[in-house]
Amino acid sequence: MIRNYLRVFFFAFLLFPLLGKTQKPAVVPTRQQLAWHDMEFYLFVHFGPNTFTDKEWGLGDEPEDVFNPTDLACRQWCRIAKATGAKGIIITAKHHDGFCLWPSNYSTHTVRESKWKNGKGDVLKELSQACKEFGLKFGVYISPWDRNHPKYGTPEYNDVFVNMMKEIFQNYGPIWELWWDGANGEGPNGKKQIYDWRRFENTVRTISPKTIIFSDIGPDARWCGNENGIAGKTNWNYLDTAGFTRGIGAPPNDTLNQGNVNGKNWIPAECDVSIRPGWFWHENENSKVKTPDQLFTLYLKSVGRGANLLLNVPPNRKGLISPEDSASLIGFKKLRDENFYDNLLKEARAYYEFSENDLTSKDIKVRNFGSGAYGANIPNFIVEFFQPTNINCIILREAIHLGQTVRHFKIELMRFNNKVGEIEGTTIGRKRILTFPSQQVTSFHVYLDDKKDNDNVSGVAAYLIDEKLVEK
Ligand code: FUL
Repeated sequence: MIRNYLRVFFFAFLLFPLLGKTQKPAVVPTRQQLAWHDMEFYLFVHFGPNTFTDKEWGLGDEPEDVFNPTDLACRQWCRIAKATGAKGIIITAKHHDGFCLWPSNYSTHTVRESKWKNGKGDVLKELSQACKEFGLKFGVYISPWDRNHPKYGTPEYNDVFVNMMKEIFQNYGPIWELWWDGANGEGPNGKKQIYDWRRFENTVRTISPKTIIFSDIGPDARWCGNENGIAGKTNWNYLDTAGFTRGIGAPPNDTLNQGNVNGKNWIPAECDVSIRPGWFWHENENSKVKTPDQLFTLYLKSVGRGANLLLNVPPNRKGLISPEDSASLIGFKKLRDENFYDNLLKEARAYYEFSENDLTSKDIKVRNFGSGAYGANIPNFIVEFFQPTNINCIILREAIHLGQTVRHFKIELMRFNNKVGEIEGTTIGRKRILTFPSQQVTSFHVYLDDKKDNDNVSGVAAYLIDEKLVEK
C-alpha cells in the first residue's frame, strides 16, 4: 500500500514540472495595463521655452526669461480635455532643452529662474491640481536628453535624472503615466549620456509601482513606431524586448508598429501625434490644425486598431489652448458621439455559426464596448438583423485580460442568401473598428479562421457612420 502511495507521489513529482512546461500561461496585461487600455484617448501637452522661441528642439541655452506665459490657465486645458472626451493629460515637464516646468532643486534652468510669476510659478503643480479637479489622469514626459545640464554626459547626470523623477513623484503624484523619450543627443559639453535605464526603472517601480512606464520598448506601453498616430493594421499587444534598448537600440519601427505575434511581454502600442504639424505651438501653424474629420481618421487608425491615442495639443504663448485647436477638438468629440451613438445591433440577434444555438444579445454582449466583457470563445458566429439594415462599420473586440489570440478573421456581409461584401483582417485586440462602403445587409457572418489559441472575442457592434468618414 505505502509503496503505491510512494509511486503516485513519485509520478506526481515527475509529471507536474512537465505539465507546467507544456501549459504555458498566457501573457496577459497587468491590472494597471488593463485600466490603461480603457483610457483610449488622452492629450499630450508640449509647452516650454520652444513655445516662445518658435523652435521644436531648443538648444538649452535659452535665457529662462523667455518662458513667460501671460495668462497660463491649466484649468482651461483640463476643461477642453474633458469636453473632447480625453481621459488624461501628459505634459513635457522637461524637453530636450532641459528647462524644468517645476522649480527643481537639481537644475538652475527652471520656472524659478524665469520672470513668470516672479519665479514663483510651477506648471506641474497647477496642472496636477487641475487634473484632480477635473477627474483627469496626470502624466509626465521627462526627456533624459538634456542640452542644458552641466552634468549631462557624466555618470552624475544619472543621479540628477533620478532625483528629478523622485521630486516629480513626491510633489505632484500620483503620476499615472511616465513618458521616456528615447532621444539621446549631445549635451552642452558635446558628450552623450550613458543612461542607467535599469536604475531609472527601479526608481519608478519602487516609488510608484502603479505608474505606467512608456518608452520605445515599455515596460508597460510601447511607441507605435511613428509620430503620425497610426498603429499597424496588424497590431499585437506582445513585444520581445530581449537584446533591445531604448532609442537607437530599439526594435525596428515596423516591429514596434505591429508588435510580435509570439512576443514574451504584454507591451501595447500608444500612438502619439500632434494636432498641428509641430509638437510645440507656432503662430504660423494656426491655420494647419487638423480638422475634426482628420482627427476621426486618426482615431480609427489608432484606437480602432487596438492602440491608445495620445494627441498633442500645444498651448500658445498666453499659456492657453488656442481657439483653432479647441474648436477642432470639440468637433472631433461631436463626430465620435454622433457616429458611434446608435449601435444597430440593438436590433439584431446572434447565433453560433454551426450549432445555430441562439446566443441572444446578452450572451455575446453585442452592445456597448467597455462594459465588462468576457471571453466567449465563439469560433464563428452570425449576426442577424430583424430587418434589412444599412451598415458601413463593424467593431470587434477581444477580452484582452485573457490575452490576444486572433491572427486572422473574415466577415461576410449578407443580404438574404447573397454575399454582398467581404472584409478581412488580421488582429483584433482591445477594439478593432472596420469601415467599408455602406451595404444593406440582413446578416453578417464572422469567421475567426486563424487563432493562436481559443479566441476571446467578446464584443461586436455595427454602425452606419457618415460615409465621408469611411477609411479609404
Ligand atoms: C520626440 C521628440 O524629439 C519630439 O520633440 C517630441 O517630443 C516627440 C513626442 O518625441 O522624440
